[in-house]
Amino acid sequence: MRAQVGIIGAGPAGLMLALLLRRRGIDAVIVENRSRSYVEQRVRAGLLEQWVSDLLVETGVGARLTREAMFHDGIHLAFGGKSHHVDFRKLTGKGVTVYGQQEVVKDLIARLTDDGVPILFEVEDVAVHDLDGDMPRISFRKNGEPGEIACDFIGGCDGFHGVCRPSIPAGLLTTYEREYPFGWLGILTESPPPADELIYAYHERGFALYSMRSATVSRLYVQVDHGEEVERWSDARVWEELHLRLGGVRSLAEGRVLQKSITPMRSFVTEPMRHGRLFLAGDSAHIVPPTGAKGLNLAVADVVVLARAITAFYTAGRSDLLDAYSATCLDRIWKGQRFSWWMTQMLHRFPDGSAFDRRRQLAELAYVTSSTAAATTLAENYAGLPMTW
Ligand code: RFL
Ligand code: PHB
Repeated sequence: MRAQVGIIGAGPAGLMLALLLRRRGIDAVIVENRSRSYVEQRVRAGLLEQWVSDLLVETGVGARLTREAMFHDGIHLAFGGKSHHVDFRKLTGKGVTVYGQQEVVKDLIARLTDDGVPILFEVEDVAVHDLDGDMPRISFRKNGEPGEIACDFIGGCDGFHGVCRPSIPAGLLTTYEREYPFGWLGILTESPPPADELIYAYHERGFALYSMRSATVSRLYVQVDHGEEVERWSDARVWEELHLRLGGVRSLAEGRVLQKSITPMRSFVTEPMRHGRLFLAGDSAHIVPPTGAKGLNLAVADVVVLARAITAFYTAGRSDLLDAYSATCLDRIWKGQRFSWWMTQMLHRFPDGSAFDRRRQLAELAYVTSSTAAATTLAENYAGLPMTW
């Protein structure tokens, strides 16, 4: 097969990259090692910065989002038995959109399929070749048969555990990493959320987050120990912690648990995000802890930059935007890293944290919820920093 751009990974980054290129008349092929139903069911992020939901609408994949998403003006921060509202709309003029990542993925796959963009699901043994030349290749096996895509560029959109980043000689990359001594246990439940907007709760037993997917489906998380096994958390135990950590600020309705999983927490950045004709985008190049709700939004920001750079190459023969790709993305990524780390350190219980640390966290929360300047800092980062490029 021949394509202008070969994309590895049908997550939000790979799918959105294909759509943006398609709209500029550039053809792409996506290879994905999972099945279509697996990627459409994978429960992950839920929070879109306003410019991301605007972009989905502008690019013609926002019809269902406009009908079904929930549009929020802010979040609640709960601590010390009280709930405090941070009003993003009032502070920054922006809101956020609650719409499951798997819904974004479904909408993108439906559109790309309608437009005839090939997405090869359930491919095996994906590998990249000739990254230093003008015509890199992607090889794979599908239904046991070997296949190959020759292209001008490769979009490495295959997530944190993909093959693209490890294909770059390790000596050429610098990685920055922090592991946190805890994870999040998340459940999806058939129960109404406890409030109209998300509640981020600081509690002496650990952090909890009360998010949602609709008026009748909640997405709830509790901080658990690093390396914790999901089998040790019965539904009853999860509900007990969720009730306790809400600290009496709202009542919490229980419902059938539809999904339960544990996510480790990590901050990770690799630089540069390019090697020859291979461009890393999204989780393949960087990971944030989910406390700031930034991962999916940063992935979309990367591919907006990449699609623009590839378009400039084909339409104007320019390679300066491709050369600037990594630095352009990293500017936003590091701000997202900083914010995600800041939210994480403010809201979680650290196993080695002292009484001093806990008093400091409470002082920080009190400051953020009482000072307009501090609340604005949170609001402008959470709702999404301006797209300056
Ligand atoms: P993805 O979504 O991991 O997609 C990568 C795709 O590549 C495929 N793949 C391969 N394909 C072919 N060959 C190979 N060798 C391959 N290896 C992998 C995979 O199957 C997959 O389909 O990465 P992408 O596109 O960069 O998107 C990133 C986001 O998924 C991620 O950043 C977010 O989910 C992070 N995140 C959140 N982000 C937000 O912006 N807001 C949130 O509220 C939010 N909450 C979350 C989150 C992530 C979470 N977990 C489970 C990690 C909450 C959680 C619990
Ligand atoms: C979610 O709804 O899954 C969600 C929301 C906000 C976060 C993380 C996850 O910070």
